[in-house]
Amino acid sequence: MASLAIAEVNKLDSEEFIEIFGNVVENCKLATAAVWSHKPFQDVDHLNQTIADFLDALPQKGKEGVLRCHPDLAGRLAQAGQLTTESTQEQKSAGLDQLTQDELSTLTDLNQQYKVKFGFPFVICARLNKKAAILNGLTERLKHGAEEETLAGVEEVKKICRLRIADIVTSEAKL
Ligand code: 2AL
Repeated sequence: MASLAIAEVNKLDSEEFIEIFGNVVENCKLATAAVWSHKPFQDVDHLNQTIADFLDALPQKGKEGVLRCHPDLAGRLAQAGQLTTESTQEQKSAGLDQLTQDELSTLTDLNQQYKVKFGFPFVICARLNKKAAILNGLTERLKHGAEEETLAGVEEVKKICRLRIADIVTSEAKL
């Protein structure tokens, strides 16, 4: 539920900011802590762009690290009920909590192949995809090279982040 206006965001001290925005990039409080010093944000787009710039500026290994902070889709943590609140809702919205046994074993197998090939998990914005698109996307992206796939994963992290921020910050109509 979006409840904070950007003017209120700009008044938060760093601890409050990290408390509220600490998981907009999954399990990566560092991204949140780093962008706080860019206040004041003109609007929600400016906040989103600042996080995107932070992610883009990371070296290859840093980008891979951000991807590694993401849980597998319908993976071990999901099955143990140990995802973050945000991930739980996202994976549910894509129907990943309703997979048939066949779909689950296909996804588990593809996730594993992906991790073996690239050394980080397959990341996709679950709120913008249903299970069929996720399975197709994973099959296609397995064909990519590592650098291309790191960039594709980071673009998905930005989409996840934008939607998580939209749940927190009210976007004011531009006149
Ligand atoms: C996730 C997740 O937890 N939420 C989301 O949108 N994507 N994980 C992933 N590996 O793509």
